[in-house]
Amino acid sequence: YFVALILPTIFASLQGTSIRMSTHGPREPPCLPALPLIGSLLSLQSPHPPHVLFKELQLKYGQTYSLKLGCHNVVIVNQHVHAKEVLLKKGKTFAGRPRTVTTDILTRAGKDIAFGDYSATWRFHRKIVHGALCMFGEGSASIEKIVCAEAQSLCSVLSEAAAVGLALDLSPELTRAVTNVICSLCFNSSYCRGDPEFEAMLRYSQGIVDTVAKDSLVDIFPWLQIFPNADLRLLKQCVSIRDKLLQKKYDEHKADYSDHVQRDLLDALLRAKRSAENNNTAEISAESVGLSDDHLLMTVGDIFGAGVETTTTVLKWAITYLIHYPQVQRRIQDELDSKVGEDRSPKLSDRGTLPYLEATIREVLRIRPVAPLFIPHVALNDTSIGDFTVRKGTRVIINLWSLHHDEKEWENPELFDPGRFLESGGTGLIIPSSSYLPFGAGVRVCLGEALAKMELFLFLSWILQRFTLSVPPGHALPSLEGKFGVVLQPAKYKVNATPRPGWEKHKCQAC
Ligand code: PLO
Repeated sequence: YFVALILPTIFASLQGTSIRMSTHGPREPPCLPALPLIGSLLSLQSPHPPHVLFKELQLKYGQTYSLKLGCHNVVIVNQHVHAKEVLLKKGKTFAGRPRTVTTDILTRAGKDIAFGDYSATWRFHRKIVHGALCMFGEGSASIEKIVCAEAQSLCSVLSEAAAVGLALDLSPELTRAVTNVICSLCFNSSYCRGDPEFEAMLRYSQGIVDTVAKDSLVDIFPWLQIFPNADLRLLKQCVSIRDKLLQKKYDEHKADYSDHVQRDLLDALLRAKRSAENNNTAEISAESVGLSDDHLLMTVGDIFGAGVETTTTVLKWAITYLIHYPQVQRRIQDELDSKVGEDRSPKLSDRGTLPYLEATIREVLRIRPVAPLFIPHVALNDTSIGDFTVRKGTRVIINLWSLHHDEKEWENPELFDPGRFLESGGTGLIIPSSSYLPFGAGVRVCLGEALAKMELFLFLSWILQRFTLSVPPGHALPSLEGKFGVVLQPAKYKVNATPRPGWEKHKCQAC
């Protein structure tokens, strides 16, 4: 008994893995060494960001393995078959979300869609938001008009800077353009350059990105809250500024709400709330479906926050890669010159004729996914992933970084090569591997995918039709590393936007 069962276990523990030896019956994923209280923290010390470390740990523990964060069991999934089992095949079983200290502060204890746990309320909210976003969805003229107006204004700023030979940090300009699109959708409003409310939003949003949901120590050990913590203080400050802004928009909307016009997402949410309130007889009262003021505010806060930070981040990565790969930039410009010309601006209907730009956007989303670890899922019942058993309450982290950099699925995954998304020799678009999930999948798939793709296409095509982007002479190329957080952001740097021939003398039409 000792030799057959205990000895191998001791041996495995000594090697750092506690692999269950039972050949029959269920098997748990291989586990990183774990100590009482602190869990596997010692094995997670690394100079690399978590997504890179989790990819490396596959070599030792296999593609799917587990670890302990404090007292929580966490399974890390690094390959697409298991990822799809979690997100699609067993999507509902894995649709839960963990509650953590930082996300509870951001979302008033999970009263939103992204971080809120799976429930009837959650499904109901998602349905309303989905409906409201579809209203402005693909093919809709209104959204195209809004994005093009913002692209116009963005290009004017670039022209002004170019005219005086100024290199710009594009981040605030891109953020303003993207913010105004989502602001129109959520609140039917927009910001001009230098608007103090917009400047405040830039600051609080960065503060939130820097501190929320990064599995920081206080999320692993909630009792650490009793000690002074600079990050937590910053998060609370930023959330309180955000909440004031949201409350103001909410009060304004309530004041001039009408059942007959639906101007934006907030109106759609208000209408759903009112109709539930008036529907006293039905079992779906406003409270029972969770249409409280808190829920409405947190939901609109999610869409607004996600709409700004994700799309801005992808645009910044796209520009960073275009600067590193001027030949890719030139090829997009050639495509624009021959398919759109210089007498008019790109439109959504050009999307089908600009496959190389589309392929470039796909490659940017592959090589630098916005959320390399997504948001953790939680198993709502005892279940399994592949041959491994997974107990109810286990957190599951899908390492999208591993899926998008899997050497078995992608040739030379570190290389930026939009051509991999084109048919060989041809111009048809393809998805060459099933190990590609930039927007997630299943019950929690990104709600903004169509909107994001429209924005990325229009902003990039407008910019590249008019300008060539580069770093100022003598400056180093921007870093491709990225700062890990709830979104993976590129570092700041200055860009020269040089007007292309024929676009030097276009007059500025600032907002
Ligand atoms: C970004 C900062 C905002 O101030 C608040 C916010 C709301 C929704 C979050 C978003 C942040 C980051 C990106 C998230 C999004 C919900 C879905 C999206 C996490 C924190 C992703 C990539 O999953």
